[in-house]
Amino acid sequence: MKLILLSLVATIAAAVSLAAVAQSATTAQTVRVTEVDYAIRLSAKPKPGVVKFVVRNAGDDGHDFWVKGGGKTWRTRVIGQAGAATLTAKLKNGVKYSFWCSVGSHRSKGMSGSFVTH
Ligand SMILES: [Cu+2]
Repeated sequence: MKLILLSLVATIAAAVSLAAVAQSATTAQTVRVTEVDYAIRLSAKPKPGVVKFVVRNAGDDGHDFWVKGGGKTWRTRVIGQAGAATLTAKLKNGVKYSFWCSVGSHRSKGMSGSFVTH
């Protein structure tokens, strides 16, 4: 009887942890990033947690997308005209993140910005 009870507890614990995994997968925020010559627009302000940046190059030049903050840096490849790339980052709470394009002098031409998560 004790053995049955223990296996029941183990089964419930496994189900709960599976539910937690499913929950975190569905709570990822998608932020659309539009890059033009020479600006970067975000569709929403990124929140703490898993954020999927869907980056689209709507300009004529090649562009990449970098995000840095909380001791981490993420980047895409250089995306060609009309191309797209995705970047998944786990953002902390209450941290200032910077984003920019590293191609040529695009950053100083205006392809940069920042946000604070909360
Ligand atoms: Cu660029």
